[in-house]
Amino acid sequence: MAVFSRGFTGRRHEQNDALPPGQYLTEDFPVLSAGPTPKVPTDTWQFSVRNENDDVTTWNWDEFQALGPEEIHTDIHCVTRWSKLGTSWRGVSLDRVFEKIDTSFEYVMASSYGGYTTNVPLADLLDGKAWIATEFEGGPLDPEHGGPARLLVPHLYFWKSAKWVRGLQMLPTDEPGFWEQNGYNIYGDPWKEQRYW
Ligand SMILES: Nc1nc2c(c(=O)[nH]1)N[C@H]1C(S)=C(S)[C@@H](COP(=O)(O)O)O[C@H]1N2
Ligand SMILES: [Mo]
Repeated sequence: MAVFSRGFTGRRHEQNDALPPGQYLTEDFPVLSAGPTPKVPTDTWQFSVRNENDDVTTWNWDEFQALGPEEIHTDIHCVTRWSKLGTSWRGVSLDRVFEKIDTSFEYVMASSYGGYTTNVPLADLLDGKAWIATEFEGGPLDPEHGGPARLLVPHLYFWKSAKWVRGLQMLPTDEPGFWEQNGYNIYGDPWKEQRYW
């Protein structure tokens, strides 16, 4: 009896530690898109970063893959309260991208094929915290989940992980993107429940 209840509460405790406040666990992968899924073939896909001098650094698919994708194991948390633990992705670290970018601006607006935008401080994209993901659970990223490539910023609520990402614009100050202009928090830390404002 004591052994069973200790094991059970121990496991529950472990799960709760991984779950930010107000979130529940889900095993499936809900699709949340503000518009239709754009068709973006990899042979025309491009990814660009624009800095304060309007210098634009652009990669095509093969050039981008040459930056060296890595395996990612992470939990994800949606502001609509679902979380998935231990998801597997493959993608290029934003550290590899920003090795090529000359900027002193500290804020970023990410934009997507289809027009979605979201803002993130540059520091939240660096030091192994963010990727451009192209695979999920061992296969190419499904179009409805942002394929061929999405931003993955798993330490912030999942609306920051722009699907069908096409570029980053460096900004001198933080500016709200699509959901941030529509009531979502400017930053979105799930551990502080920064959902809305
Ligand atoms: N381009 C684009 N990216 C987006 C969205 C969107 O509508 N368009 N929705 C965001 C929101 S609110 C969430 S919760 C996640 C959902 O990702 P999923 O559909 O893969 O679960 O994508 C984010 N990225
Ligand atoms: Mo969301």
